This record gives sequence, structure tokens and C-alpha cells, in this order.
Amino acid sequence: MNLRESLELYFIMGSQNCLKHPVLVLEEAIVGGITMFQFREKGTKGLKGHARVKLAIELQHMCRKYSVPFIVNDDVELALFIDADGVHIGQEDAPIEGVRRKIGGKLLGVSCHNRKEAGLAMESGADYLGVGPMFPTDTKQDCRKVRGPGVIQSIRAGGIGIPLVGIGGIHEKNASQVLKAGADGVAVISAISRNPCRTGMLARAVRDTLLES
Ligand code: TZP
Ligand code: MG
Repeated sequence: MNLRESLELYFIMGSQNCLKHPVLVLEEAIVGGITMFQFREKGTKGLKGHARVKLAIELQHMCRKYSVPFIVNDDVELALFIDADGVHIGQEDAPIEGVRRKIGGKLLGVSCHNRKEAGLAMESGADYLGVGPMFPTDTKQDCRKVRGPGVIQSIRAGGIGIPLVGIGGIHEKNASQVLKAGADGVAVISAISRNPCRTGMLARAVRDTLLES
């Protein structure tokens, strides 16, 4: 699978997002059709220390079993320690060039909120972008203002063709708006983590929209 295909249905989660054991949630999500996974264990309710590393390894094993790329949010040292497939960082995290140097050829994703950030991330060595928030969401506490799918159109219109996903408040009924705006896929937390048995519906909505275009 190439990177654009791997980004089609990108599931992000940590134990703080789950209503049952994260390993069960992940396996159900993989069987339902997710194409990439990001371990995002954070916040006051997230696991810390050894328990966090242990969960990362368990989830990575599940991804390996099904050949789904495993990405670590923020924590470059953890990604290197467990030999993850990549790292995802935000605008407030370590500078992109420095992370690129540390991780070598591993995948590097960068969260962006506008065309300027997207251009800089691409020039600095990002492999893909996460753009949002597309729609209102309660999942991220420090969330910036909603941009809507229009920001993806603006990034594409600016000649930025790098693989990207939309993120924030996406579910099976609004995913098509994000894809039609020019995204290669959608990144979701709660639409799957709080209801993994519905992953198939989201996977089908994404596939149908991509086949249409
Ligand atoms: N970054 C921008 S919005 C967001 C992140 C991590 C939260 C996405 O969660 P959900 O539940 O899919 O809206
Ligand atoms: Mg971050």
C-alpha cells in the first residue's frame, strides 16, 4: 500500500478515548477497515510511564499482525525505542527538521491549520499532513477554531499536493465533504474509538467517495 492509500481511514486513539480495552478496540477497528493507526496516549486520563510503553507495544503488535502502519503521536523517543513506522507532531511540538533528522526514513506527519503551515511543513520534510479541525469536536481540549473542508481546498489550490488527511469531528455522514475538498483520507478518534463496530460504515463511506472521484 502506498502512503495515500494508507491514509484513507486513519484511526487515532489512546486508552483515554476508549470505552473498552484499547487492544480490543484496535482489533475491531482493523477488521472494520482502518488503513493506518496512531497511538495518542495523552492527557490527565492517559497512561504514564511503563504502562504507557506496554500498551504501545501491545497495540503495535496488533498492527503488525494485520500489516497496518503504526505511528506514535509526539513522542519521538518512544517511536525510536519500539521501532514504530512513524511519528506525528503538532505545531507546538519539536521543530519538524529536527524530528526528521532523528527519525531518518520513518514516516513523519504534521498537524496544520492553514495553507502557510502546510507549505512550511512540506518544505521541512513532512511526509503527510493532518489538517483541521474540519468540524466541531469534543475530543481535543485545546482545539483550535473549526476550519471546515475549505481549508483543504485552499491548501490544494496553493499547489500543495503532499498526502493529507482531514481531522476533527469526522464521521460517516460528513467524511465525503473532506475527501471531495481534496484530502486523501480522514483521521478519526471518537467515531471509531467510542463505537468500533461501526468502523465498517465509515470505511465504506470513504471507499465509495474515493471511487466516485
Ligand atoms: N486534532 C485536531 S481535532 C482532533 C485532533 C487530535 C481530535 C479529533 O477527534 P475526533 O473525535 O475524531 O473529533
Ligand atoms: Mg502534539
